[in-house]
Amino acid sequence: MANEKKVQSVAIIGLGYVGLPLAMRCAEKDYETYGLDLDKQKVDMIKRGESPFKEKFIEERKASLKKIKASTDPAILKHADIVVVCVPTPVDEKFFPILTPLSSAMELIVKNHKAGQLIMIESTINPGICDEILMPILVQAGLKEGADFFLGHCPERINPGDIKWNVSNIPRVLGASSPKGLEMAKKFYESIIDAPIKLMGSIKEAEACKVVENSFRDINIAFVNELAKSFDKLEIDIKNVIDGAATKPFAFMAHYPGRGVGGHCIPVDPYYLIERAKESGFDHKFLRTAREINNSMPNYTVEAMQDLLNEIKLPMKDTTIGVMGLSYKANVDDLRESPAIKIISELKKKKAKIIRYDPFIKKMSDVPDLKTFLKKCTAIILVTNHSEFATLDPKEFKKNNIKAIVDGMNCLEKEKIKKLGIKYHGIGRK
Ligand code: SAJ
Repeated sequence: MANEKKVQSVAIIGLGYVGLPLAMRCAEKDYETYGLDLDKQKVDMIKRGESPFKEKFIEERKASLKKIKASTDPAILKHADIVVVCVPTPVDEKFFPILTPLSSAMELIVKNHKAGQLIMIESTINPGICDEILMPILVQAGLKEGADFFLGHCPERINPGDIKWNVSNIPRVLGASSPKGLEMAKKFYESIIDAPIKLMGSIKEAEACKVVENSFRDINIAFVNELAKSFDKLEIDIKNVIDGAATKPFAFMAHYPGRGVGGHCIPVDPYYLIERAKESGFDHKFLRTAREINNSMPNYTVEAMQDLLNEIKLPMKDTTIGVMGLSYKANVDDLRESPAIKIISELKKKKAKIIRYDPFIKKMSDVPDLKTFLKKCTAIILVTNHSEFATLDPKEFKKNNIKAIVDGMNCLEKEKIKKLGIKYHGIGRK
């Protein structure tokens, strides 16, 4: 069985921002590495040694891309001693977790099974998914845990755009369905990660870690977003106050308000806990409230623009408003759950003329560059604090006769902008 000989082959299902760096790392560590993805275009790019998306870790290690046996054919799973599942786990419009990609991946594993396989789930899931949904798929197919397969969970912790932390150096937590499975998983992760691997008491504990980590972040962002609304009324600059509070060297962790919370993790993961706990009869009132606060921020941002236009007696209707940035966070090309989407839809409802520009998402931009963008706008909502925007000389706004700016990420030079006679409204910062 796999655990009785040196494990040599690994298959990664899902070659996205989590799976691809992991596959590269396995290849770097001389595993025979297979990569399975539905997207033929992505697979062909990887085969050509090209990265399907911008990420520093990948750019720096392009050589290992070609070492991956990338394919769209699930039969490659038959060769793997270890299978790692890195497929998306989004939520639907009612914020219920969508587990289809995950259960489909498990069906592929069943159909292309190799005896003794270690099956690791890295996708973010709520406590109980492995035991209650994934394990039964394997067992009902006649596979025996501890003999035909071992099941484990090692939640991914990839932080897109992070130049310091990556798959090779982020500590991990690990849970498995049996001691032998835990031992196999520990050996695997210790062979590819130069950081501590903490063994949890169960798969459920490992599942709970990730949703707790990201719910922690969501509630802290909600805390400062609520403060921002309050401080707008109190005329207190929240950015200065948080920077002040952050001088306390312990028991404080700075988070900053903004136009809303986007991405594939933070606005999604808390719902995993909320929905699962509800099934067991517990209502996470606090987590739900935090989600409501964060979900209210895109509208709050558009209302701030409405207030500024009212001050200069400009109607929203037919005024050209620039949406500066589309991505959910700085210096990445990712639109998932981006607040920009809701902000644009609100501006459309108010019949504003909209000009979009994001240097990282040119295909969705209405203009080719920032210079043209500034020329065409009367007012601007900054949505993403891309470095190119945050370092822009405020005089550029004046030169282009911009009348009003809502700084959705509090990243612009407020005082200079106001001194230039331009109306300015941050989030909790006027
Ligand atoms: N945001 C705020 N205020 C903040 C921090 C973030 O409004 O103080 C917004 C961002 O603009 C973005 C959203 O929240 O729209 C999420 O930002 P994020 O920095 O948390 O970025 P993510 O979604 O890439 O989160 C990842 C997560 N990593 C994993 O789930 C593996 C998260 O756990 C990390 O804490 C986070 O990176 C990180 O630390 O940067």
